[in-house]
Amino acid sequence: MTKGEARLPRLSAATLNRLPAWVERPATRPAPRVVHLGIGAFHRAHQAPVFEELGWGIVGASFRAPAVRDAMAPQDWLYSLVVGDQVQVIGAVRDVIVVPENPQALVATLAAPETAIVTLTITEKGYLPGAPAAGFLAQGLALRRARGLAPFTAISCDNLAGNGSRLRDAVLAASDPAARDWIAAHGAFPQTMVDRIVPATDAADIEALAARIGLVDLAMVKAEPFTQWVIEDRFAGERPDFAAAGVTLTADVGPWEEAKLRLLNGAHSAIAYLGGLAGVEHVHQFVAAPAGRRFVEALWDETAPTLSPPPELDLAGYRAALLDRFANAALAHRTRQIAMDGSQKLPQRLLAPIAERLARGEAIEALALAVAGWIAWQAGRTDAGERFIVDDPLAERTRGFAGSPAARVDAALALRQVFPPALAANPAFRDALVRQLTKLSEQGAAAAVESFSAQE
Ligand code: CS2
Repeated sequence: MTKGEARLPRLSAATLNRLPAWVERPATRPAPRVVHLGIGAFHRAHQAPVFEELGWGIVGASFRAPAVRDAMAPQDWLYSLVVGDQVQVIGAVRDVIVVPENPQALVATLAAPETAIVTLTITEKGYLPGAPAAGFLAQGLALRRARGLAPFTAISCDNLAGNGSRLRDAVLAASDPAARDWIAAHGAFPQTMVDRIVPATDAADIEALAARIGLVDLAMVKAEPFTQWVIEDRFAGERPDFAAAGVTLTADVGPWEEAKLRLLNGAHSAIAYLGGLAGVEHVHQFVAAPAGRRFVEALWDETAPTLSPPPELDLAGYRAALLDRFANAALAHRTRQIAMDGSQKLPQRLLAPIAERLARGEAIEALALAVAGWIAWQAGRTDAGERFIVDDPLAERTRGFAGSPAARVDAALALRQVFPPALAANPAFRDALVRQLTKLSEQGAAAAVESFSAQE
């Protein structure tokens, strides 16, 4: 906290009435009907405002650090959502459980009769075998069965292809045999597509908000105006009137999810590694450069033909809108934030469209440059020689990438958790990666990105 903030009171139930009139605040504090696993900034900026609008309260849970609970508890779980000039205080969160401190509280809440929906933002690595969330859902569901309660609907809100089936498989694998058949028959794990750019909050954001609202909010989140949530219409029990809050319910989320993962998230990861190597701190700076924009367009020219977009989705309009969203300088979305956990993000964002193009004998140079950027990133050094920590569950392995571009590509392709065997064995893929990684090593990321402008 800075000196200026120290003189201001904290946001809390007692100080709500001191907010300036233009700040939107909660009408009531809704009773919990939702449990959310992984209560980070994304949940607070994306699903929580929907539940706020629908009057469904939330009990959040953190699997690791107590930071979110510690920031929210003194504020009576209130926090601000900052979108451009607008500030909305959200009251839907009613409690946060720090799971390592009190695992039984999570099980009890999951099994409570009033819990109807469980949402999850546990990141891609939260679905790896041994990660805790699935085990808790399995325990909670088993208890519900024993008590004669309906299952809750578990909604994965992570950026994974087929996130609902991934979650279902993980929960069934973690279930004891007695509950497994019941969960398989009666449980619901709808697939979803979630979309809102939510950069991490920093101290300057907290200070700027305090200066505007006269209260210190250590749990604030900031987000872009755009928000979208598409949920497969498959529920186990009660649900709020999602459509009334602008959520799309549909029979098939797959085409939405694929377009979003490959276009938005694919470009994000490409910008994270290539921009990061070139010393570009923020996404908006990457697309402010004409060469950066042209590279993103080249990447999308390769990706777009691999999509089967839903009829409502106009790809040209979607691409133009995405570029505008990336260009939002007020967000200050850091490339390093997106670079995190690349080993878990590459497959659904970049490798899936690459495999489809290769199967049709099509070129993959822009996509390959993005993947080569990820390989180069593993050295933990920008083109200017600045060192950074590679934040990735496979960092122990990827640290070992060394030697010539060909040697580094071969070491990467040996990672079975990232590259499926058929793709790893594809000579055209290997050649393109070696070509692009050589370009990155010899000329640096800025020049490699520029080379896509020269080609046209
Ligand atoms: C980003 C996403 O950090 C990342 O990996 O690509 O968090 C992205 O901002 C969201 O998926 C947008 O909906």
